Amino acid sequence: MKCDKKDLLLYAVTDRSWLKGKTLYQQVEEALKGGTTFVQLREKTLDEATFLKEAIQIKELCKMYNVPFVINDNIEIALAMNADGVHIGQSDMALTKARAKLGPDKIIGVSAQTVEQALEAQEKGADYLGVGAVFLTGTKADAVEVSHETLKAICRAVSIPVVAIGGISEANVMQLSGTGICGVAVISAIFSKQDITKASIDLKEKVQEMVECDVL
Ligand code: TZP
Ligand code: MG
Repeated sequence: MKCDKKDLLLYAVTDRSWLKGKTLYQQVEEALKGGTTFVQLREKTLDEATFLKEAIQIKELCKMYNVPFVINDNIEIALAMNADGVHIGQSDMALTKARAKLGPDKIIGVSAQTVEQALEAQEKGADYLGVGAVFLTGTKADAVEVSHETLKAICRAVSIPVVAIGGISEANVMQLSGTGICGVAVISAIFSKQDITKASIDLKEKVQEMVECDVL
């Protein structure tokens, strides 16, 4: 399953630190019920066997909703459980290597913070870019800040779809209109909330509004 621009409208990135008694599976299901269009499993702490088991379950869940499912960083896990693709950072396994391992049909998303990185990722076969952090975020300690000017320049420079990430919420997402992004990737804006379904519905509505504003 390759991704389409519209699949990137509301991109949910998982984070075990917000579970608060729920399972990750339950959280992702709530997000999907709220219309989440893309899911990335981002695991920083699990052992391989548990990671693999969980990834398989969540992939099946996403499949029921016809939503693309990618794994952060771990190409071996993505291959082992036939994920729809991977998302890699600038310092993770090189894109060329990832593409060689995964083949042409899998989705590869790449994090980019500059126009140069964005162009290089496009050239080497990335399917979409994640650009951020576009706002202050408490979720990723080493997040690099990307100005809205740079975000706009990246969107203008590449033809592949771009999602913004980092500190995005229902309250600030409209500030991204006019940048050219086709969606937003979020962790805390949905997964820190008690009602993840409602948070997803409300944020998606705003993102839709922001994207439509952009094409006018
Ligand atoms: N990459 C750049 S910022 C970020 C990642 C993974 C964290 C996004 O989390 P939040 O809670 O949506 O700010
Ligand atoms: Mg990474």
